[in-house]
Amino acid sequence: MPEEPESGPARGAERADRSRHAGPGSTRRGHPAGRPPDPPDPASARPASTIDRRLQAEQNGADWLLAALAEEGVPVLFGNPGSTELPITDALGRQSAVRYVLALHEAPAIGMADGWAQATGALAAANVHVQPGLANAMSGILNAARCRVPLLVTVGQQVQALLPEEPFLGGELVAMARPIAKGAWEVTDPAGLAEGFALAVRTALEHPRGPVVLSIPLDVQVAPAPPPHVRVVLAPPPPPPGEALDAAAALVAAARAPVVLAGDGVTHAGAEGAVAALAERLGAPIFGEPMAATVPLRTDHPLWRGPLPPFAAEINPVLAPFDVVLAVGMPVFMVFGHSDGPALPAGAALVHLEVDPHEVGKVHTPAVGLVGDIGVGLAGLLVRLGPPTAESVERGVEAVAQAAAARAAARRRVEGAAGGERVSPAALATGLAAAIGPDDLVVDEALTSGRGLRAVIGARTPATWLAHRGSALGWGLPAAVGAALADPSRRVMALQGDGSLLFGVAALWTAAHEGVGLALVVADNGGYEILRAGLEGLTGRPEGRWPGLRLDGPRLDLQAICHGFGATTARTGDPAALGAALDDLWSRAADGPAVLVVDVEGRAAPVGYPLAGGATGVGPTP
Ligand SMILES: Cc1ncc(C[n+]2csc(CCOP(=O)(O)OP(=O)(O)O)c2C)c(N)n1
Ligand SMILES: [Mg+2]
Repeated sequence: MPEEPESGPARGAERADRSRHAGPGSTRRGHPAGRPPDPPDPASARPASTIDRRLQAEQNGADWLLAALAEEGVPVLFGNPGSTELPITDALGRQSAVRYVLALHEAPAIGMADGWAQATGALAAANVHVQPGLANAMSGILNAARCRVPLLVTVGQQVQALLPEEPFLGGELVAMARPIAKGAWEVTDPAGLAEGFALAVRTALEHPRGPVVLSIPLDVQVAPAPPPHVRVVLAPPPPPPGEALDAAAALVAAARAPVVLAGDGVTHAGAEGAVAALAERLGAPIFGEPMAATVPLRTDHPLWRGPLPPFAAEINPVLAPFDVVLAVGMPVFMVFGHSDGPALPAGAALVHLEVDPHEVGKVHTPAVGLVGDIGVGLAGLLVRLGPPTAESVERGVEAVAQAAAARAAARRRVEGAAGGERVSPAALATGLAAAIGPDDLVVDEALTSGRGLRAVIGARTPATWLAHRGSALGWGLPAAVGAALADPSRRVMALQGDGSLLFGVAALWTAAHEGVGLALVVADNGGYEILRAGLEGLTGRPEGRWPGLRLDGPRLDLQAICHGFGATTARTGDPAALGAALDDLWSRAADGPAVLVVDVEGRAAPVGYPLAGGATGVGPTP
């Protein structure tokens, strides 16, 4: 942050700015009608200190921050406060354009902001407490970075003059955030607040988007505010170079068997229609990227084949029939873990269209790399390809038939496994599929129990499907709360495992406090089944003396836990009762957070492979 001399702020202008955002046109959403108004500030009997007097100034840095957030169209600040953010808490009470939503831990605060941002496509903001708060927030920031979610995370910092003394609260923040956030800065001078905020917002919102961290020391929070923030103007990504588009179009046009791979970047670019049009023009099937955050287009598109599997050894045979692979808006590939051999078949030529230059050539060298705006790139390819050929039309007919057959087979596999006395993951998937409507938003962090749902659920769109991509558990329920807050008119269902739930369960309290209607299904299989399945993949053995995988002794009372956070709850383990229990869940969810715990039984298929050259140990077998 460049240090600039303090410029004398024009106070009158700032006051006018604040009232502009605090008027009846403010964008408050999802606020329960019956909540009592906040109590008035208690008058302090103490003589005013320097900081107190500054707090009473017409507008300080904290006031400015909130007005700037409002100017950027951010109506909600998620967070958990501490003493290094008290001027922000104080300022929140002086305005109404930005509503504070309290989270009981910073990871769910970031998860809620993430869900808000993914549901709206807009910037979301969270404020956390100095080093401890940022440390807790980092898992959420990691998830947001993986999903390219535009978040502004502000962090309070100690009065700078005190920092050399290494006080109880205060310390290095930027270095903590930098390796994971898209950007991180500290405002070291009050005059730099405006510049730092604009830089942070621009960095978060320009593609590829991502979370940024802005540390604001107490002395900057209470200093006189800079001139009002003017909404940042974003630069669109550059178009991919014309020569590269020429080369890519020539390669794709000459392909015998092209395939389109579409990732989250397609959604971020709003290019669902363009990617579908390109696949239709080529007569090519469309696969999604492994472990995507959403789906790249409506999943009832006749060319949609579903997501690629998460290991290179499994991707390779799927792509083997194709000679040209056109990957759009995704890394090629972000795999789950190690497996032998490359994901891309040796004979396949890769054309990679991606907004982030870092991704192009990172793993697989493309025959043609197209770095730039996804929508512009797709349009450029379509124009160059011209109308369909007899060959591409014939290919398309075949690709549609194959996609229909593959989807039907996947559906049959899940439905065929859904019988039995107990609720299997497959039975849960078919029950959920019947209960979830086409416009309901599903937020999936159910790991093994959520897997089959993709095969049996009706059409999903990017607006109705969010899945865990970030790797840090504790995202799902908070993200669902954030999405439900952003649009209280839609039904939202979060799917959690018993294990993953507990990383973010405190978000239920926020949902109850804010009066957010939300349905939560918890697949309770008594432990970390995916890790058992991973050990089976690693060792070849389905069982072992493996500690740390079972959540029993005592078995967790998930109903009691959720009830304690303010949700209504029910439980079932009976497949015949599942449909009625889900109906009941939706009706309870109209009034606040509602939970259905489902006892799920059944093992997941092995995940992963033995490590190359690694022994798997000679310990006792069960
Ligand atoms: C923050 C964090 N800690 C630990 C893990 C490792 N981890 C991955 S899956 C998992 C267990 C998930 O259990 P559950 O949600 O019950 O799903 P199940 O595997 O039983 O389907 C754990 C602990 C993680 N991904 N993130
Ligand atoms: Mg579990």
